[in-house]
Amino acid sequence: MTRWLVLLAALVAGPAAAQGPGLPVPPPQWPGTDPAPAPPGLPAPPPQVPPTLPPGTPPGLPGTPPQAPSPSAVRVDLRVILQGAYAAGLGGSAHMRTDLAAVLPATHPYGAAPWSHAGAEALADGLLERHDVVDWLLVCVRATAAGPDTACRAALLRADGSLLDAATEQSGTRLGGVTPGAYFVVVRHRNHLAAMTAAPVALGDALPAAVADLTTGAAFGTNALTTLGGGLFGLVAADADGDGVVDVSDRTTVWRPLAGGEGYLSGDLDLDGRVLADDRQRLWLPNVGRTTQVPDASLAPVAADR
Ligand SMILES: [Ca+2]
Ligand SMILES: [Ca+2]
Repeated sequence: MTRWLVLLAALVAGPAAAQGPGLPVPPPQWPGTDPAPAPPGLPAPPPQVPPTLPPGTPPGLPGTPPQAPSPSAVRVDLRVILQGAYAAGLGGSAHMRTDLAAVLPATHPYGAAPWSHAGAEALADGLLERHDVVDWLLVCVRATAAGPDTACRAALLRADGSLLDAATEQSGTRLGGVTPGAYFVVVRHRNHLAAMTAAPVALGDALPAAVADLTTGAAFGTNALTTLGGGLFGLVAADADGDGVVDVSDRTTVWRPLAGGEGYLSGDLDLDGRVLADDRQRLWLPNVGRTTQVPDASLAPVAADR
């Protein structure tokens, strides 16, 4: 009787007990090659699917899975000179003065109309001590010349005309949510006329970033840039209100009320930190009548009282 009770208890306790202590438990055998079902109470494992490429991924990257958490992005670097900040003979590779570094805002200045850029780009701590920065730019890419912009990002213009990402301090900047491909590159500055590359530029997400060069005179449209001498071209200064045209309103509504002021001011057309008569005479006056050649460059409604 006792022997039967022991055997019955072993059967109730399962195979491990039946085999006695110290013996390994063989793994359960599942028929075929299907994965084992999840134990009771545990969620089933997710199905294994092959990686998929995002739409528009260029050839040459077969089998590359999406990069989480940024599934697609493009990098772009620039060669751009602002007419206002340009100065010859600065030495080294510098083309522009960096007087505004002393008063540069820690966050980009393009949040308000007409740019209405929603990004939160901000200076990395101590960045201005490590780089020669001229000013903030707003760099945009668009798939067609007529627009609209696919994405924009505020970044820093360096004295040599190249671009610097304010957060990573890498050359160029990275625009998220953009599938690698060919894009027109639009460069905007708060008191210069926007300009765009004459043709699309092939942009990817690798370093070094592709360069959009607007210093050679090649740009979209007619007379989009101004000559600086020495074979260099730059963005046209004196669109102080950023509406895409250099006209009397830039003088009367922006420069004049700010005249005599110091700091980071849109009426400071030569970017030396002061709003003076030479901003008006040397940069606004000769540029009156110039218009950006970027289609749909400005979203600013023209006020009736201008
Ligand atoms: Ca204007
Ligand atoms: Ca000035």
